[in-house]
Amino acid sequence: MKPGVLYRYKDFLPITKKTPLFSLGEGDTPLVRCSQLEKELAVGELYFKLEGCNPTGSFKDRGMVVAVAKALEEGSKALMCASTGNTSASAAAYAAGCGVESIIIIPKGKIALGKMAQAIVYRAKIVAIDGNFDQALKIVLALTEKHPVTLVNSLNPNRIEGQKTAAFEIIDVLGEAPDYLFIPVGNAGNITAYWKGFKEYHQAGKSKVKPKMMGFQAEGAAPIVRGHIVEKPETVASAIRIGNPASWKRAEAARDESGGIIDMVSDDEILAAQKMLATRGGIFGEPASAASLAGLVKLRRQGRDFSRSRIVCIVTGTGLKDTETAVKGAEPFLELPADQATVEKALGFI
Ligand code: AN7
Repeated sequence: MKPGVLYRYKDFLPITKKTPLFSLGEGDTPLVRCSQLEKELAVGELYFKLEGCNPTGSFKDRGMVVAVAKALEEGSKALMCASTGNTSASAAAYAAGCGVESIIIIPKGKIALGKMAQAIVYRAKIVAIDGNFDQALKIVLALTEKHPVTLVNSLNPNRIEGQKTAAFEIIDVLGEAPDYLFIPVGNAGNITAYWKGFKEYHQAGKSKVKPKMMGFQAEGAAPIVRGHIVEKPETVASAIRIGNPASWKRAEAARDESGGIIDMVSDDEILAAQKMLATRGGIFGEPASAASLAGLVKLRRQGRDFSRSRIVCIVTGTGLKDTETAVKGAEPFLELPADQATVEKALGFI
């Protein structure tokens, strides 16, 4: 079978005879079991889904390939999105790959450098605004309404359609849905998409159970947890620095229908989880994507028992996108002359 979400899950996607099928290699990401963290956190079975293995390094590619295929089908010549960095990287890549234009509106100075580099390399038309993601999205919604440009934020239903395939993959690999799905929440499109995917596969008889959806926002950007819009969202996890999520209501529905929760984790907890994931799992996720594990750690600390549970944590984006944050506050390392004896001694071999 050809690679990619469009080919693999055609029957579950809004594809017609006229939809162009193509792929940059998105989807089919690894589901990795981590025995060290399983023991440490006393979890029955603990898996990480490595969405950073997608072509632009985040889960956004799953939804983007469907959104762009449908845009091409409709004859669109340009895509537009607001972004905290990953959506814009993905939109820029798929636009370039399909020979259409991408226009991205981003919060100035609040995008991780790797994501900026992606938008630049793929030649997106970039507008950095003096404002946050929520303001950027408002502008994008108005402009895509007014001009012949396709909106590729997750308010475009084709984005959600593509992203739900990650839930399918989990069931295809495990043979059943997990008991719990831990996932970061920003604009709340992804938790919406996973829940849709789990429900559809359940309905199709591919699973007997549905997972509890466990969403985690960053403390400084936790509108759903607090129950009101956050005007000035702040968090080290720049990807989820969002104060007024577009899919707010649908995220609440996923939480309530599944019997899950939407909670928040502090920046310190996020960075500690990012380190934990790297040093015990060998997995380098970007800060936002560590909110899943941070949430699990928080619930374990509160005494919640997962010893007989099967848990999947979504690692939504690769750590290589945001190396600035990763190396900040890193422990010092040895810097020595190029001399064997000196190196040997410093390493404690002699
Ligand atoms: C790594 O790129 O909103 O709850 O504009 O990049 O579906 O928004 C990114 C979000 C989690 C949150 N992890 O997902 C954007 C953007 C990573 C992300 C989220 C994002 P949603």
